[in-house]
Amino acid sequence: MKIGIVCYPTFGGSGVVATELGMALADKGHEIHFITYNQPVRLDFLSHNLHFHQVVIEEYPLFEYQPYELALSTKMVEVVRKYSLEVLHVHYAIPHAYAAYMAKQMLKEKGLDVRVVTTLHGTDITLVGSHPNYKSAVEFSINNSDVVTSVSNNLKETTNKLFNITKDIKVIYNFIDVKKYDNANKEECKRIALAKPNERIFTHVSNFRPVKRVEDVVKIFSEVRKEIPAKLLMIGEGPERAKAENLVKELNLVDDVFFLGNSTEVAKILCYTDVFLLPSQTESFGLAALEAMAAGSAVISTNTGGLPEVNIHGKTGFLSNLGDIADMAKNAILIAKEAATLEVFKQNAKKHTKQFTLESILPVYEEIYRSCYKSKA
Ligand code: GMT
Repeated sequence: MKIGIVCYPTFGGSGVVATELGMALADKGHEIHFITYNQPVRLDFLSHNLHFHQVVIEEYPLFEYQPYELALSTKMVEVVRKYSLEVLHVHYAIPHAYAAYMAKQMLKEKGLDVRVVTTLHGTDITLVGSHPNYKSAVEFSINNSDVVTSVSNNLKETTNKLFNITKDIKVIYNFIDVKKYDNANKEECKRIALAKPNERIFTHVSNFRPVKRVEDVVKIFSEVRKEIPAKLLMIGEGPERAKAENLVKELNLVDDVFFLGNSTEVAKILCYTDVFLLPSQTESFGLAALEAMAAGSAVISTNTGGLPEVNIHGKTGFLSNLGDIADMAKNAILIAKEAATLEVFKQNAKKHTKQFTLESILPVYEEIYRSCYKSKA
C-alpha cells in the first residue's frame, strides 16, 4: 500500500510511534512517505520504500506566525498526487487532522479520493485540543477523518467526554520493537560506567515540559537516596530542565544526578536502569515507561490517564496519586532495596511488554489501511 505519514519530527512520543510505524511498514514492503517539517529524529533510511518530503515555510515579514497548516496541506496534496497515495495517516490531531481535511477537499476537486486516518496521542486532546482556542477545529477534524484511533482506552473516554464525537474511536495501543530493548548478554550495557555495583539506577526520560513534573522526579529520588545508594539519569531537554537542575543543587544531589540531554540511544541508556520514574500530571499512554519496561525496568508512576493500562500496580511497578511524593518514594524503595524483589519487578515489567509488540500491533494498522482501500473500491 502507499501511505503518507504526517507527524511531529521531534523527540515526543507521537513522533516516535509514527516513525517506528512507518519504518516497520516499509520493511513489510509498503511505500511510506513522511510529510513533516524536519526529518523525524528516529527515522533511519535503510529501506528504499521510505521517503521524506519536507514542508518548507517561507518567512514573510507580514506574518508574525507563519501559516504552517497551509504549507502542510499544500505539501500533502502535492505528494498524494505525485505518488498516488491512497491513505494519509496523521499523528497528533493539531494541526495535522485539520490540514489533512483541507488536503482531502482540495484533492476531491481534482477527482482524487484520499482517506484520512487520525491517531490521537494525548495532549492534542487533553491539554491543548480541548482549549476553547482550538476545540471547534479539533472536534471538526476528528469527526471528518475517515478513521480515528487513540492510543489507550482512557484517551478514547477522555476524547468522548471533552468533545462531541460522532465517529467511533478505535483503540490501538502504542507498541515497541522489543528486540531493540532486549539487553540480555548485551556487551555495551556497562552499568559500571555510571554507578557502583551497590548503587541502584533510576531514570527519567521526557521532553521536560510542565506536564512531566520533573521536579517531582528529583524529589522522589532525594527521598530514595536517603535510604539506598542510587544514581538518577535525567534524559531529555525542555523548559523545566533548569528548575530540575536547581533543585538538584539545592538538595545536594549533584554527585548522584546526571542530566544527559536528548538522546537517540534511549535503548542503550535504559539497559542500565533499575527503576523508571514517571510522575506525570497526565499521560495518555506513557510510551517512555513502556520502553523502559521492555528493557527490564520497574516503573514508579502516577495513576493518571492511560498509565494504569501500561504499568500494573504491584506487578510491573506502582501507581500513586498525582504529587504524592512520599508514596512514590516509599514504593520505589520497596522495589529497589532488596535485589530479589527488584528482580521480580524487573522480570514482570519485561514480560508485560509482550502485550505491546510491533508484531501484534502492526497488522491492526495494516487492516485499517486495507479497509480504507476497500471502501474506495
Ligand atoms: O508526552 C509528551 O510530551 C509527548 C507526546 C507526543 O504527542 O509526542 O506524547 C503523547 O503521545 C505519546 C505517544 O502516543 C504517549 O505515550 C504519551 O503518553 C502522550 N503524552 C501525554 O499524554 C502527556
